Amino acid sequence: MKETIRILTAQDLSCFGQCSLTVALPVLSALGVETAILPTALLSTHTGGFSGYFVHDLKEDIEPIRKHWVKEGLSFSAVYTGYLGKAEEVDSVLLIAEGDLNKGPLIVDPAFADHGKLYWGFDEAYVEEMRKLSSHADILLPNLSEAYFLLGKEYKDNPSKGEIDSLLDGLIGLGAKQVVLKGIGNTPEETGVIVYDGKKRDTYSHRRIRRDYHGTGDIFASVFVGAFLNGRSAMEGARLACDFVSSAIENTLEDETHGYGVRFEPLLASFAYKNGFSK
Ligand code: PXL
Repeated sequence: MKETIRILTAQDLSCFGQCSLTVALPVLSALGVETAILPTALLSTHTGGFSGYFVHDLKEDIEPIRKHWVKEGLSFSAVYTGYLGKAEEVDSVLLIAEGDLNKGPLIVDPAFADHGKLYWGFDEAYVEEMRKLSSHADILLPNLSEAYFLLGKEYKDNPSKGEIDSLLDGLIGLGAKQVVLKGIGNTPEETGVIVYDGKKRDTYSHRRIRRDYHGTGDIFASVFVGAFLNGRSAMEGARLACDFVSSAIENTLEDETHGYGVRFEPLLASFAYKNGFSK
């Protein structure tokens, strides 16, 4: 019998918009990973491309949930964090990730910026707390913007190889044990990821699709976490995550009305089967 892989993911619940928990749950389930959730905020939609969102912070609920889980003797094979919502949530999430509830790695997707800009509602205090969370990460999954913010450096769209090396070393210097840096393009036609553990640096490049959609970082992180927890290497997880996100974007391009997220759902079952995650 294959051992149960049961993880906890802490991120917001955006009711509409294909991001955070509403993509993490289907992706992780399809990859055979039982997933408990810690919703950190409730939003009517995500904060990209909509306006006037309803936002309800769930910070006060985290501690009673943690206490009950401890009383029940529950445990997880990993904790995976994404968009949290409030700087004040980081300590509560760390208490779970670093305590007896978590028997495995802490995987952190900073999920707070893109294209050199913070997402709506975030400020330097949030970045500072994400820096703290990132310093505890066994695996950190920043995009280029988040890497710059975490290191307090000015954002550059197309950094040189030397600048990328210094970002990677900077993130390891923060305390992350391994970094998967996303959105690194060598040419206008190519993009990719670098996996770095302070010694070994691996790159995976693929065709760049010139269209941005929300939630693709969350899908990347969820595929990565699912693959990694199934025993795949970080590089293999990153490659699978890139390929799945690319095909989900391609599957969305034909529908001009679908701008808020990507249509990953029809591709998920065959992706999981072809790559040996489901029977
Ligand atoms: O996909 C990242 C994300 C998650 N959750 C919320 C967001 C965003 C990005 O904008 O607004 C609520």
